[in-house]
Amino acid sequence: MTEKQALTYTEDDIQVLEGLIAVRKRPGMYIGSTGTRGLHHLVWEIVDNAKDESLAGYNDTIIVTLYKDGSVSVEDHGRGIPTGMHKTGRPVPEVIFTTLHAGGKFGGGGYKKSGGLHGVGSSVVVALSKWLEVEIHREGNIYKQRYEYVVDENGLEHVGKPVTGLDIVGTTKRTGTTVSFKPDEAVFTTTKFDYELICERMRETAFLLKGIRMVLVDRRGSEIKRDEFHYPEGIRTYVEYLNEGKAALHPTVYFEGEKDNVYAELAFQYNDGYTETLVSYVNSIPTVDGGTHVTGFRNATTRVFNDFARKKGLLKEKDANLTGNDLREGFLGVLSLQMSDVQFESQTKDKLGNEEARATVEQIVGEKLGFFLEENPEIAKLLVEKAVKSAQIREELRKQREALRGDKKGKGAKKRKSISEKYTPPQNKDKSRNELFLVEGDSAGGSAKQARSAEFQAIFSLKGKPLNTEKAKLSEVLANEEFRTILEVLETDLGDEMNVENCAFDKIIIMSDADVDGSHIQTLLLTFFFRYMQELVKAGRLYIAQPPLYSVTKEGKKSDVIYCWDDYELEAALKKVGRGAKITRYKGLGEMNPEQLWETTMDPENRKLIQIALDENLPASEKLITTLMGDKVPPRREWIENHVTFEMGEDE
Ligand code: 1YM
Repeated sequence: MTEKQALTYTEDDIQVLEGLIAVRKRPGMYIGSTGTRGLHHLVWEIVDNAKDESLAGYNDTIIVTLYKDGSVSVEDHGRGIPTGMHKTGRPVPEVIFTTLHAGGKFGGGGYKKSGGLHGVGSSVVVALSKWLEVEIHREGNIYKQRYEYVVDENGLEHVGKPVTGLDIVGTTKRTGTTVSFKPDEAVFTTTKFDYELICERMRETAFLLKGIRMVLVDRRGSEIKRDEFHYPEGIRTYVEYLNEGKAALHPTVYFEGEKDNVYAELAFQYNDGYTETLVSYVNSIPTVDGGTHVTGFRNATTRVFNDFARKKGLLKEKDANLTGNDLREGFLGVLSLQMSDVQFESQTKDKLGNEEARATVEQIVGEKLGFFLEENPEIAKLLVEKAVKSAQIREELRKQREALRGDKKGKGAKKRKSISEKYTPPQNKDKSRNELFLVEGDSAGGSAKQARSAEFQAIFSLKGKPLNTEKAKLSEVLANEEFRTILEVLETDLGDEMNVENCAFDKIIIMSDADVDGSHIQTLLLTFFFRYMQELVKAGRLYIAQPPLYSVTKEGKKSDVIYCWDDYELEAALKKVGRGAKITRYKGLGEMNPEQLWETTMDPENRKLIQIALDENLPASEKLITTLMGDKVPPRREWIENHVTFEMGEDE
């Protein structure tokens, strides 16, 4: 390619532009949202192409750079996108970047999507950007082409218009592709890239594509910020990273194998905790809801451990088999598959459906785990004994739970008068409307009881700090009066038998003071819900109430109150009221009378609730809870800010 392309329109071009205009008209259909998530999807989309080049075995480096002007670049050191002519008479890169879904039609069919918003092409990035430039180092030349969003003198929109040909701009000794673009402010509600978010995602990629060097550079500030991730040991190091801060029971175990065109690798390490964490991926796409590969893993571990335990006499003939749950307590592992023709089961593409994945994982894990246990008898014995103990505790719990159920039906030994004196139920039994307030302290609880709408709002006053469930055993949690009550009134059951549909409340609202103790209580409760009732958090049922921080009144006119939730609102209120304004600062819920509490914090018409959503990056949240509630001093604020999504707004 030495000649410049003529920039005249053909029929093909018009179709092309119509495709991209469609993307601009309905961005949500292509990238999910036009908020932060959608914005970052643009980056993942381009990074995915660079990752594919790594999976194909040609690329060892991906560099993402954030610039002051709001643009971002992604550089790889692969072969470089082919620069020849496409049969349409246009250069291949131009076709890739300006035709909707052009990705797979070139390059001999080996090209498959590996992640991101699966199936969205580079052209979507062009369509939603002010401009995009591709630079290709290939066969000694540096090629460059630029596409822009332009509104011409007739007011006509041109989306992804090639404003140059694929020009040769220099010579080079290396190969690779760099794509730079600036997301369009007219499309996105925010165009500010989140360094931490990109950083964590790049770290994850570095773990999964072992040996790749992932570099993130931030040139937006006065100083250049830079992070580099390179893990030659791949998911083995990932497991150690996730297990940091927990007491590991043995060195990391690693298996890999390939069968029927499915490559699977597993790394795991037990810790002295009580929860199971299995992070699974297919082609580096997180499979948050598991699927066939996870089933294969579970079948194999249960079978192999039981066979081993019986063979070694650790389980007697009369003993029941160890269950998967017993065996996986304290398990932390990463399972990663590479395969083609991936089929997802669920709409959200979070659950793998391929049958051959189950068979492969089951066989590989079955074989290798069997060997491992034989060759490491001390570790094997330790893990089996741990599982036997878990089984005993589980049996204990089952009995407790049965007793609890008996209580409720009045069949128990002593029928309890009410669930707890601290609990005030709602009058109606409307699961789709009822709300449970978890309130800090008896005095605030008392106010809330008076303030509430008795019809649909329930109050549970917590005495002091709840138990730190991160450090407690399940049996201790169940023996804890407060959590026992919460479990009982929610009616969802927990663990394997948990069913969110049965939840007696539509919303569970944590209401605590706006001070250090209050946020500690919030964190302790969030930890409980994250650990024991994650389904509830996933379902978006958990909220934090936001009491106002100030009220502003005018001297002599006490009835006109303006409530303020932050300093900006305070400033505005002071301006509005003018001379004679009086500020009241609320240090706690207790300082408000019931009417004020209802009006500002409990009334669905006026209150502000924060909805707690699980981070997309579950391992990161998991790790942070450990860091947070484990033995170290809690960096609580940071966690809350970075790892749960607060969706602020008036509800309903
Ligand atoms: C920063 C983004 O897109 N890298 C990239 C893309 C391709 C290739 C190499 C590539 C693929 C093939 C052959 C092939 C793409 N090529 C195509 C197409 N980085 C980035 N690096 N040679 C080079 O798949 O056979 C689409 S993407 F279609 F032109 F082959």
